[in-house]
Amino acid sequence: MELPRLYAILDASCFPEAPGLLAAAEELAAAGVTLIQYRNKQGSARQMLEAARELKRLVGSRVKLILNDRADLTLAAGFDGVHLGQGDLSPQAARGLIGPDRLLGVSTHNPEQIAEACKTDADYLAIGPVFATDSKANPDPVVGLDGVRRARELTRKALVAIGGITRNNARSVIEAGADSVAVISDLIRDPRKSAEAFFEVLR
Ligand code: TZP
Ligand code: MG
Repeated sequence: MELPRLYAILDASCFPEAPGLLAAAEELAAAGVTLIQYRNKQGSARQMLEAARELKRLVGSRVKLILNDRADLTLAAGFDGVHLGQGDLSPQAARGLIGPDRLLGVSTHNPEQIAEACKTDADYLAIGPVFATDSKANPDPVVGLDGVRRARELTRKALVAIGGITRNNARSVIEAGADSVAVISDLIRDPRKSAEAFFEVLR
């Protein structure tokens, strides 16, 4: 499975008004972003599904859409995949819900979790936080570029690096072995120009 170098995450908490999130999605798509995760840690299931459906209508033909946390809403919104944390459904249970064709991603934060996730049929593993981040509540300890290198040695699955990744350090993260960088905050201000800046350094 091949991932694009840039994996954009639109976090609802960064967009107080829902139209702002949709506008950002449109800008990212216009820049050529082909993989976007919708993340909403505060909203109700109803709000999440509504926003997910709007995203699907707006950019679903151009962008693969991944939903954070919720396999059930992934199906309801017609998204292309789900991203699971360690406290969400097991990969096996989520796979049972979403079927064989949708993407399944799993967050890992240390070698033990990587080894566990390797045994599942997850399509990709995420490793992080690579650097310090303000975008996640109670983040696990920073793993650094060494954590990315170690993850690369431990899995042949597609590897996404996440946490504190900016246009200034993204290249080093790819060089450490990640296939893709997942980014929240460094895409918020002027998403189109920001995504283009990432593409520039990730070429
Ligand atoms: N998981 C590990 S770090 C993180 C998540 C969701 C937040 C990444 O956001 P940012 O702003 O790119 O550091
Ligand atoms: Mg989760």
